[in-house]
Amino acid sequence: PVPDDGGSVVLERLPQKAKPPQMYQVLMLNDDYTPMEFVIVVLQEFFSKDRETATQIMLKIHLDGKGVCGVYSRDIAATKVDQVLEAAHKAGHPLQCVSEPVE
Ligand code: TYC
Repeated sequence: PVPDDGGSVVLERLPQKAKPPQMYQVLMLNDDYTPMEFVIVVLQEFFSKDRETATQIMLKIHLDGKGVCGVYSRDIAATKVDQVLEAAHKAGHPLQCVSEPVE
């Protein structure tokens, strides 16, 4: 006769190997022509910054040449870049925006 194993079920945890996805920072670059006010509005509209934070980021870009607007998954970062470039192009400003992997 087969001994009764009590019907117990052992659930083993498999190794959790999923790493968090690579994140991308969206940077805006300074130029001599895009109005400060336009950059502030872009930071509020597309990067959900309040006016004070948007102003600080804009001034940092103006002084340092570039600045981080936000950090996102690859797809969202690419969409932010597209939105900024389209808004700048439509308004006739040369504002440049890029995304790059964090680290
Ligand atoms: N340098 C611009 C000016 O003096 C302002 C500016 C800030 C432009 C940030 C682009 O990403 C930028 N009007």
